[in-house]
Amino acid sequence: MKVFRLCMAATALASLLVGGVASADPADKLEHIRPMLVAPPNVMQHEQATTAKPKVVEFTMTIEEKQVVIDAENGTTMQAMTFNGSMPGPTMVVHEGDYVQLTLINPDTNALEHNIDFHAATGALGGAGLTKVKPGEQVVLRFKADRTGAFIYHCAPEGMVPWHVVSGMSGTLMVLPREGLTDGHGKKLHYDKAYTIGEFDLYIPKDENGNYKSYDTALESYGDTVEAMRKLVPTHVVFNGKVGALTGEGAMTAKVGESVLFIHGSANRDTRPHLIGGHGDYVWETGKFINEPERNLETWFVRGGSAGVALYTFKQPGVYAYVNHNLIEAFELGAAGHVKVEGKWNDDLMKQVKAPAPIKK
Ligand SMILES: [Cu+2]
Repeated sequence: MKVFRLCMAATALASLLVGGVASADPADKLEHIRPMLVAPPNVMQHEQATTAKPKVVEFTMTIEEKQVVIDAENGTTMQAMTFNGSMPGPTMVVHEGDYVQLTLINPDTNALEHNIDFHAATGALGGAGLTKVKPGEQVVLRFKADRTGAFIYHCAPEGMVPWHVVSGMSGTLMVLPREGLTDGHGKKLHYDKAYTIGEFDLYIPKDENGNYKSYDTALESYGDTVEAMRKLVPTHVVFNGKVGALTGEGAMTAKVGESVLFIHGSANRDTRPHLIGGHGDYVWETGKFINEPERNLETWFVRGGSAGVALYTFKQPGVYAYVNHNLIEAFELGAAGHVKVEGKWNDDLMKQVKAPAPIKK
């Protein structure tokens, strides 16, 4: 009944909007482009500083409900809901003043209604009120990206918001200043590559013997999952959909001298990113580029419901761990990944003066 009411409201709101602004729309005169979204942890190709005029940037995302293995070691599964089949959904990048125009597709192979709430957008519950799609439907939303920063987007169907979010339906939109990133004192900051990390607190129900339960459909998992959610104790905390997603073959990579932008989204729960053996050279932990970045951070803090951004130039080779520095959440529950860095070791920054050896008597 609740669901039905919001649908009615959204339809009324949508027709009002179309009726009111049909021909006098400034966005209609702008150039439209259709960049390609890529799967996380990679980020779509984009310019940093740009001299281009504002554009309408068109994206398409398809919702996919599916069972995923969230811990390969013991085969634990979750009935996930995703944007484009990945956790997190792909990171979209635009510039301040651009319009984001999203086509959201909910194929009839899905069972549930979905929508999308962009934290970067203004009005109609972030767009959620205008994007409710049943299986077999699609919808197109446009909004002006008039604030810079990294912002969460997530599904938010009335009555079921937290379930859809903790089941995987979130991602990040990054709105870059047209002049690119700066240190807040006129110094331009450039990155050579960007990675996007979505942290997910998962609540997998257990049976009476303490084993994780598996379900055939998302709806079947609903009651038990909500019960687990209400305890506020996640059973797993993972980066990009599963334990170890960003390790081994999935590890992030860099070279000494390269500057990497780490975009860290967490739609539901606080986290505290840390790069073991490195730092945050410039960090917007609240993720909004109009604010001056903090420097030299050991650990930063990403509020549940936001995305933070850190820039780091690697100075030493080796395998780094990028973790949530509640180390129980990192190493017991899964919130850890790797960055493999190639290059030449710098003895001035660190040197093993004497290798481990028996204590001298
Ligand atoms: Cu949803």
